[in-house]
Amino acid sequence: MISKEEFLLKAYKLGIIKFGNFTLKSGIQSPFYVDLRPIASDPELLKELSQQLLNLLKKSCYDLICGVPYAALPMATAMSLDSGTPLIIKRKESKGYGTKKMLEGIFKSGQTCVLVEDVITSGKSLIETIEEVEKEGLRIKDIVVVLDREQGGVSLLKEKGYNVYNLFTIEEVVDLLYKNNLLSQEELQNIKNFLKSTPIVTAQVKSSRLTYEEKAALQSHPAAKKILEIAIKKKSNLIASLDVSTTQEVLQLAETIGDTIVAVKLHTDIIKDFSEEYVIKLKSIANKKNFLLFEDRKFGDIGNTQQMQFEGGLYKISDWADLITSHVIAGEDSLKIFDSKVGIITIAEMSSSATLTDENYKKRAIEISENISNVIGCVAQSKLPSSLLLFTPGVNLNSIKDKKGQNFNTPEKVFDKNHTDFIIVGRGIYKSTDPKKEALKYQKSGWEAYLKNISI
Ligand code: 5IU
Repeated sequence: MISKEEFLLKAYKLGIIKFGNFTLKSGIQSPFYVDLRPIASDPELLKELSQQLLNLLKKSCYDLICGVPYAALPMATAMSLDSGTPLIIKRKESKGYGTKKMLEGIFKSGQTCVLVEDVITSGKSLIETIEEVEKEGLRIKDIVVVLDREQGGVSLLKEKGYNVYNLFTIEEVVDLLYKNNLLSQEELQNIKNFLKSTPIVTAQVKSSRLTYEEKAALQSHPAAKKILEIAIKKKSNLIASLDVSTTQEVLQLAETIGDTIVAVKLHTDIIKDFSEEYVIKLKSIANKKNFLLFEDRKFGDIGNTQQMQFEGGLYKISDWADLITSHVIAGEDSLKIFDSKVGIITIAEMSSSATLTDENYKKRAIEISENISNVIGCVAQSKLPSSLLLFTPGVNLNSIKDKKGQNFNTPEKVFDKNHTDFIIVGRGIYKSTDPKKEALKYQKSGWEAYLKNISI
């Protein structure tokens, strides 16, 4: 391994640092500009960098290496090859088709992952990557960085409890270049003055949840896009679960509360007088009031049976439902029978006491969901990867449980704790003496909880 100084001089020749007058992304005028990407085009030097970085980590224990996209990806790959440590890849954005995973590669929840970054300034992109990686159940202790621009990022990450190892600080780089006659006294002074006078940028650490607009951009399924668009337009994340037994009650409630909701959730099999005429009327209210029809059938059989239940029988769910729920208990293939137009919401976790949907079940349910292109999200009671929409039932402002195993939370709690996307309210609305007033109350409190959630 060559010395750090030798490494820097070789890298300098590739043009990784330029001096002059540059406008940075933040709008700040900077007397230097750093871009470490050219190193990847010099295999010998990339190998050298990988050894330097691995050397910084010699006391650390880790199972995986992950580079922050894009500049650090070749560095992380070289480190993986050098050390024999498996590499995982963090996507910058979800593919929007096929699997919607944000992390690619083979890993298990509970493993420890080292993050590799080229340049750290405010630490913002690292914090975003950390969140995505931790969401998948991986642990991050150590972060290795080639260059610290000394703009506050390292201390921010240290405050958050991470070890940050950097190969160079910018001050060290300019001192070494000066020593080697690659910078004049004046240039050196100029840069040092700049470093002293530039305020430390505190990373505007974005809320770890995405906004509905950001989620809409990530989603490719029309039903997912539609429900998010309705949410934005109506300022509502409320789904009313109309668990009533006559078509007249459903239609009346849909008409009364239609303006406040993004979808009506139905259990069509509890309705006594189902008819095609009812479907026509309900669809027309849904069109007029701009909400989706969500049949909570919770399919849970082998694919062949599910298909008959979805397309046939009295209810012909496939003819009218925009969204349906399905268990994943029968495995991935059982979900492939649904028409690609319907948005599937899988059951990853239930709200009832002593449910069997434990952590492991949820994890498997999420894996399956991410592999099916028309699964748009899950019903769950805890956070999901941001590629899936989270639908949370068991929401009530006045009760904490019922006598049949249901557990309730407030809208505020499910946004705060779980970063939910949609609240599902049943009895809180349809059992009330004034459903319209109650629906408005849930719409308002759900929306306020969302706004609070995105502003943290
Ligand atoms: N529902 C739950 N919990 C779950 C799942 C579905 O409550 O885990 I999966 C359904 C049941 C009911 C609605 O149709 O959501 C909630 O109604 P109440 O708000 O009346 O409990």
